[in-house]
Amino acid sequence: MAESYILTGDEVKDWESLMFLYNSAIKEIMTKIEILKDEFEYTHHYNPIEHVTSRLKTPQSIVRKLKKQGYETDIASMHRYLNDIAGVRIVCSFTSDIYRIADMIGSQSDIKTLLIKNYIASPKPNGYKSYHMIVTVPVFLSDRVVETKVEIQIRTIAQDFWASLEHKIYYKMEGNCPEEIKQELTRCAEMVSVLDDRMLSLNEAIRQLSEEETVS
Ligand code: 0O2
Repeated sequence: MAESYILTGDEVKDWESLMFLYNSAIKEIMTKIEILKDEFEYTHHYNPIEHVTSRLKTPQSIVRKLKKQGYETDIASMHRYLNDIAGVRIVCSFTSDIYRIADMIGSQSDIKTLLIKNYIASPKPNGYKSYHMIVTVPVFLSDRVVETKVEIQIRTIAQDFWASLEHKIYYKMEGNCPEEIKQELTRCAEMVSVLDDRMLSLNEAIRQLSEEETVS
């Protein structure tokens, strides 16, 4: 795992098999999202999804998180306690799209939703807004099916812009960020919320106008 952790031959095999599973789970989720996106475009002539990214958590980040939460830094703990080794992020245009996308994913019969963290309805004190779902998706291997955990984060473009910057300059500094920068980031998060609300209203107004044009 990290530089200071030497894995035995068996542990390397376990690590590789786990990473293979998480990577396969990401592929399953990405395919589902791709299909939903195509279907939405086909039936509604509208695409709520701007872009989708995925990542496997790095060994350094896995060790850091396990230590922070007080767990052993071994492969069994990481599999048991970490929910976000496989991560998929869906970035959409408007706040109203977030719940629509979450419902479409959560209602698929082979997906089990284990946990929802709704930081849209209850933003974090720093202003972080995003909708997190921890789900399991079945990964079909040659001899068995493994339900594998994936964290899906859904947020608007503006929320994603804020979170990416905040992650870079603060989140990874583990709290050692100067107070004035923290406050400025929180003020920026408030501006992001206002911007999202105004863009949503604007979109509604445009939609109504085009409906009226179609009727007349
Ligand atoms: P990285 O580098 O993205 O992997 P849980 O996973 O539910 O057991 P946790 O980690 O408290 O416990 O869950 P939470 O709050 O849902 O956070 C999971 C991920 O959401 C984080 O992963 C970040 O990617 C993102 N996140 C959460 N809070 C913030 C925040 O305040 N700012 C930003 N920019 N991102 C946040 P990692 O492991 O922290 O990081």
